[in-house]
Amino acid sequence: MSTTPRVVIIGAGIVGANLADELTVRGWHDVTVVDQGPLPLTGGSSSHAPGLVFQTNASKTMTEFARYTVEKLRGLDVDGAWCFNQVGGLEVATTPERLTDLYRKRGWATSWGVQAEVVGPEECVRLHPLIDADRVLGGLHVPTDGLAKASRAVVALARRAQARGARFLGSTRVIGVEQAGGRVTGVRTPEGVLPADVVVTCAGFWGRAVGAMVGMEVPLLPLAHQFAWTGQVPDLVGRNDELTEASLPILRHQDQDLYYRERGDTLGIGSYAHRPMPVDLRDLAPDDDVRESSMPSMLPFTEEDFAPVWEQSQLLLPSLRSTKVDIGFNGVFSFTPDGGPLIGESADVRGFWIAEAVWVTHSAGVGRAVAQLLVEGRSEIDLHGCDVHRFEEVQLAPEYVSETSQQNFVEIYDVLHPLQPRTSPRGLRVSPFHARQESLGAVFLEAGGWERPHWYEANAGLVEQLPAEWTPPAREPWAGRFSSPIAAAEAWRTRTAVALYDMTPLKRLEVSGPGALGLLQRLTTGRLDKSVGSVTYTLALDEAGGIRSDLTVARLGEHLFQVGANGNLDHDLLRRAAPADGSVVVRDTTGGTCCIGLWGPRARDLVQRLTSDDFSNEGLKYFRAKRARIGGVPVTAMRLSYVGELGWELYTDADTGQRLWDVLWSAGQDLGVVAAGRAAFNSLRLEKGYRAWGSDMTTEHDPYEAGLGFAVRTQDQGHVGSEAIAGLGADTVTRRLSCLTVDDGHSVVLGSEPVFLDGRPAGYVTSAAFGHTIGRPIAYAWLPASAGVGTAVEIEYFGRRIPATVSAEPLVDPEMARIRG
Ligand code: FAD
Ligand code: THG
Repeated sequence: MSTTPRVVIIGAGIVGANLADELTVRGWHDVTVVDQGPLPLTGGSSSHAPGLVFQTNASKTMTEFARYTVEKLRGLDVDGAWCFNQVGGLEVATTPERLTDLYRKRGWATSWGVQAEVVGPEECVRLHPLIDADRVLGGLHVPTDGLAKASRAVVALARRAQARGARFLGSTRVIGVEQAGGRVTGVRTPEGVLPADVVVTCAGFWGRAVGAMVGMEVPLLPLAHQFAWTGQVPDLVGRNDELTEASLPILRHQDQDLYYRERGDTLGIGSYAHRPMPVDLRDLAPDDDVRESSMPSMLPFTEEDFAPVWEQSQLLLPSLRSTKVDIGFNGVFSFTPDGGPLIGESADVRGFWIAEAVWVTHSAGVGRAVAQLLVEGRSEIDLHGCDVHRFEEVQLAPEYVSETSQQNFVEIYDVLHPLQPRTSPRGLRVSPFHARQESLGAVFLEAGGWERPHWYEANAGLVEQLPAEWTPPAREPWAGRFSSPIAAAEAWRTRTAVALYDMTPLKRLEVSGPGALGLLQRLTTGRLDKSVGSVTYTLALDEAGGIRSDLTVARLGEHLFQVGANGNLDHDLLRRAAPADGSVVVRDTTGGTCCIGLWGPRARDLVQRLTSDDFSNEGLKYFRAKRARIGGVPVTAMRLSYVGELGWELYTDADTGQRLWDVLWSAGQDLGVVAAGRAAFNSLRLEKGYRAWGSDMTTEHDPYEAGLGFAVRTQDQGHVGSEAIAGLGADTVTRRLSCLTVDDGHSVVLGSEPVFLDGRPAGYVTSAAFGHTIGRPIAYAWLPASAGVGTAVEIEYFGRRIPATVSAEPLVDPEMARIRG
């Protein structure tokens, strides 16, 4: 009898094979991998993937997945034939913007532990002699990048997994998923049911169809992408033997949306330079007759799309003039709304998991992460950007998935500013203040489908009134995109008068019922059994003590709590953990309600004009909440402030929101009220030292490292993660989220830059902004705990080293005089 769960993996591509390997090596031997296609070449994307592995990515998680793929595949072979050929990776720049961006990218590589170098044109040509030196301005060279032979790695991984007990069944299509009592019990095939305790779908671009078998919406879009092999390139003849196959670095020419790899004496060319081509699964070649030249994941080559690509390729690589395109196809793989993979368990059917929209590049890393989730309950690498539940309801609509995924195809190699918003679809979610914001000239950026004012052009006139010490230095043209000196004026008014912030997009969950207190106590670190009206800042940890989220929990009734959350993952966490007996109801109330953050030293003067309720310090203390009326509008007022000023978050229903805005707006005119946006908000919160979950800390960090030990209750250890953090404290940490100020007073970094200590990379920036109150740029960064206050460090920014100093935090109002007054 089996002692480990029976696992069925749907899909024997590079993801399914990696997962089978990672599960069996962890002792889960009862693993069956089924594929509709024949084995080992199933006809999925992995069957023809050219396998370029460029590790460097803006995301730490994705880079670490790729690093692991390289490390793992390097150690695999099939009868002596390689699975990974470490030829190195080269991304060339043919425009000054790209060259600049390669320095930013080198910074990411350094931050995430990948060695990389920006090299000049001669070195590019030395590394890849086919390149025309006159065409390139430089390149990013990553010596550990290379070629993964996905189809061969699948064989090696399958052999290893089979040796540990796994079974691989080809030509077996899954046509249904069996379930009972909200749990998966098996998968149905034409030959019968395969029983399972856990099903993991690694069906690649078929993911949507398999998810639908359990009613799970899988937000991915299959798109075709052109790939062609040239005939013999005379300059490549004799370079490689059959076994080595390639020796030139894999090459990206991103200014033309192209990439190249060598194979023998030919070159493979991949192109994103064409229109997005969404694929209807019904149009695919049959999966029961798979050949090298005909697979469901290969569509006919559209030559007309390739013509300009061929021209551009000959410009960069003149040797191609003496050959021609031999064979091409339009290959199919998955795109998602934000470009990230999709990992997680169905919210409705326990034991049904997916791991999709994963490149070969990240496949081993994802396989390991999913195996860790299943066997150990958590992944050592932060997965919040990969979790299938990260999307909001509106983002799951097929229309949204289709449009945004196609946009990601178009932009895949573009130089993107970290704040650059999508241009469409927009206006999906607006707060009740939207009309007022528009008439104040709000400049909106988008997040989670929400339109969020970044600053208001109506405040432009205030910039002239700024006192000298508040006048911000000019930003660099590219890095300073999506910023404005108006944010300084809005920050100034917040610190000296009063401002309205639209906090509507802040996720709100109502947790109610007799089991609500118990659930929240078990899931979070804070003491919550306090009086009605209490508000608690608290942390949700995972079993290993990593921070899953930071939340505010307001007790609005004996059995009624409002949770201020960071996103949909918090909803998912609470919903999953809620007892099955119905004693807790978790509702997302974000859309039907709204919130104004009313903050600044004049906030109380403003509110008192509009209410007979007691908003004095005694009447509503710091971190207390109560029901009240403001200008006749019923509100829940919560005394806290992410910007670190006196004031309240004022919640009301969506229908009364605009009225609330209007009464505050008119009553505040002579007090200097302004509407203020996210740009000012982010600057003020960094000055106050408030962490943003997801960028400043994740499940990879414990509360003490993140400087949040104060949010852990000391008595009563009964919350998730309490055992793991028992004995830890501020003194035991080896690394710390640290506050840096930039010495030159004007260089504002963007985030994710490496930080150097004694000339060596020692950490990375998590969040950054200009601190308008202190008149200096701020950067939060992970650094060794030995780097105490006063330590001099350097931030590498576009290849320059910027001196900065570890500073005591918070930078503004450490005595809490402003906020508690
Ligand atoms: P697949 O390999 O598609 O495996 C999914 C499997 O699920 C298939 O075998 C399918 O038959 C099976 N399946 C589906 N539905 C069912 C069902 N109902 N029952 C049973 N079985 C089912 N990535 C890189 O990292 N680097 C590159 O250079 C690169 N280049 C690419 C070039 C092209 C032209 C294309 C198309 C893709 C490229 N990719 C590249 C992407 C990469 O190929 C894929 O992301 C990756 O192979 C996906 O692996 P997978 O295991 O998830 O999917
Ligand atoms: N408002 C509400 N909920 C939220 C946020 C918010 N939930 C998600 C996110 N933002 C949580 N982040 C913070 C961070 C800091 C604080 C509140 C929410 C905060 N900290 C005080 C401090 O560190 O001094 C709390 C101290 C204490 O525990 O007394 O205020 O913006 N509703």
